[in-house]
Amino acid sequence: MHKNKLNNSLNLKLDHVSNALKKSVKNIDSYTHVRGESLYVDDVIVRQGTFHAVVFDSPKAHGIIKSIDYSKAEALEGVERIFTCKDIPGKNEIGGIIHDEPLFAENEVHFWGMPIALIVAKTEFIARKARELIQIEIEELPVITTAKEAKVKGSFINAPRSFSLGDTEKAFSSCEYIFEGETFSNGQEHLYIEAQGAYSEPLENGNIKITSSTQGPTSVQKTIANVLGIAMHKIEVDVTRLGGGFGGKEDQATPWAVMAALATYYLNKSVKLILNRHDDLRMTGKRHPYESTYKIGLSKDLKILAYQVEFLQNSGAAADLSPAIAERTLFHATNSYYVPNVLSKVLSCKTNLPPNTAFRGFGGPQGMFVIESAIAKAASKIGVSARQIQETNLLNENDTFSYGQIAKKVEAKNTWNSAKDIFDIDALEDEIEYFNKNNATFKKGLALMPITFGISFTNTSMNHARALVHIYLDGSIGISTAAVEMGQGVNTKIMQIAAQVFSVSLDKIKIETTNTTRVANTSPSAASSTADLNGKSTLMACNSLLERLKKVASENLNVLEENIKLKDEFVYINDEKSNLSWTELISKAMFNRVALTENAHYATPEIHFDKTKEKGHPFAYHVYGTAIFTTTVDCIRGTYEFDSVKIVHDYGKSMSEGIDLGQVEGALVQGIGWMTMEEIAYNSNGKLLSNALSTYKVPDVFSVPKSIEVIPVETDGNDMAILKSKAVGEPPLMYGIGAYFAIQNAIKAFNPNYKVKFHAPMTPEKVLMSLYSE
Ligand code: LUZ
Ligand code: MOS
Repeated sequence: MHKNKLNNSLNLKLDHVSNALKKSVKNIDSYTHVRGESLYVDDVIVRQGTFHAVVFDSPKAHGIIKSIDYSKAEALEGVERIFTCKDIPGKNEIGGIIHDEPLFAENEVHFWGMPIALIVAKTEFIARKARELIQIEIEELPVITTAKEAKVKGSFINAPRSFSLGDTEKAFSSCEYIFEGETFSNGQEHLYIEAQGAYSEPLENGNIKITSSTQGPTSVQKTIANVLGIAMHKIEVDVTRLGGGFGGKEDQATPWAVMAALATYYLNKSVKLILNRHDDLRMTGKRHPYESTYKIGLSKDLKILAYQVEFLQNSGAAADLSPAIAERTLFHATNSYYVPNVLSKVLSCKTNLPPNTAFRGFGGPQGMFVIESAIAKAASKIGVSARQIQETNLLNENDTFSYGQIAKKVEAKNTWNSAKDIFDIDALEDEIEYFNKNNATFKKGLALMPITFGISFTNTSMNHARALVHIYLDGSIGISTAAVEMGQGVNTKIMQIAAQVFSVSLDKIKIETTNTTRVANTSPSAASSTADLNGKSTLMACNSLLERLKKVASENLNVLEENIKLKDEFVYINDEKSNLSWTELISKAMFNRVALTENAHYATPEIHFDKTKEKGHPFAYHVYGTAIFTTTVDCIRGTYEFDSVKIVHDYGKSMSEGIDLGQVEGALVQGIGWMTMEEIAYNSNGKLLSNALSTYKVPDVFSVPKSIEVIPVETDGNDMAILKSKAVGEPPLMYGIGAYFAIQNAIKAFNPNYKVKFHAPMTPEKVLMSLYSE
């Protein structure tokens, strides 16, 4: 009964195989998600006697710790032990790129929410109560909260980076128009539904197993080994799935896992540490706020001849992934445009905020917002529409990016022109003009937003993955990879790949948890590359097994291997069904002692980058697209709605249309939230004010666009993408930037004196003030 229902709900029946494999396959997690049966860290059935932990964190953003009195907390009934930096047997260091971040503060605190100690108790309730009993004295030091202040004070994470193409100085001298300006884009809270957390269990011989809600199981393993001063093989990290990551668990899932492991190391007991929402919001970093200045030069016919930009990244109190994020800002500084002369520079500014971190787009969106602002400003000064400048400068085949990569298989103009045609841009503009003429208190605005996003970790050495595929003797299949399922549907895609190679139904395949003992030394699930990297290695492993199985079939049926095909769980000879079924074929292979396990390694070919020259070919390919936004602003209230977002998106040849559409819609709305309503606020003492969902507004069902249409662009696809199905996780977030400019255009229709400030997010408060600004 139960089994039948499951199969129906997942569309797994054999006669649906080809359909399921290609286009309309459902996320394999949908059934357990809807029934509340999916397992997250907090659902792990804990061992008897498990302890619960709570983090004691700094109540000041910067200062010297004068004294801490744990005695009352330690005396509380049910408190087992409190761990501090003094208890660390290895290194008190969790920084991935730069070693500048302690697990627990030593003498100084650098941000409000910085972990100082771990309270371990019989229950979480007791641990929280104990936390209130800790007394700390801090001698306060000056607090820096903005990137600009940090720059003035010379407070940086590392040396600046700079990309250059052509000769900007010379180019500016021949420009008809030159404009300069400043922009600000704020941070963004990840707001994964599942907060950060880990569960740690002692195994024999001092080995430890961690269940972690992490995008990067290997980072967790490596960091625990470092902090405990033990070998990596003693640590096993297991990930079932995440309730969202969005980059917030690429690096910042690690400290909680390390703390739980530290307690297990000493107590030889299992320990559970799950942050509540308040603790998570306060202690973790977010998308980086950026303050930027630019200078843009155009010719008389609106060609952008030169672009100079300086990005100030608010990195927070430690490096975390900031240097890599800063680098990606430079990679995307010119978005979808060809600019022959570029000089871009980024400074990672050290402030007293929680270390800011990866967030969907990874610095790309911050870079793209600046050039879109520069274009909007130039357009309004020259008296043309931004659309004209955008269109005039779109990338062409063989154009050079500022970092030296030559653009190939460019879909910038294709998506742009398709969007204009399919959605009849002229009619849309006429409608808006007519509406604005006939409405005094409501105004509509329109904006186009082209996107170009590079696919690969910008750090070339991270672009690899492995897959371990077992065919069990009953013909069922188990697959392990480095891919972490976080709602993006990667497990479904990997299943589809194996199902396609072997031509078996999806219910023959199981995707195992992500576990460091089965697939080791992995890159995090990030950079939109998880399905490409892990999918390609799965494809390789499955293809090797297929070759073996064909040989077995050929020997058994006495036909040439090349005439053999697997189809719908049978062996076919020259397209004719034989009597040999998939299951029998596997039995025969077993009987002939053929290996039914394969491990394959994939490393993205062709990519390279030379940091000494800041030139190379860092991306396997680019993803393109164009969005058209229309918005209606209520000019009495300052509120706005998005009437429609119309997108032509470059999926390549999507292997899972439903999943990919879900990624586009989700990223779009997340991008709109970043640009229009999500307002992170710290006070000048570095205290997070937007520290709850009552003070931090994220898009909800009422604020999503009234209509979202996404049309795939017609293209040949790209062989570097898994089954020609392009990476889809991050690129569509940047469509959200269009929301900002659509609102600006509506405000201009109401208030001709309005001068755009290029200060995001464009909250209703800011809209209201802009409507009536002089
Ligand atoms: N993470 C990372 C990323 O470590 N390197 C990257 O290039 C990247 N890009 C996007 C998102 N996460
Ligand atoms: Mo990343 S922003 O974890 O893909």
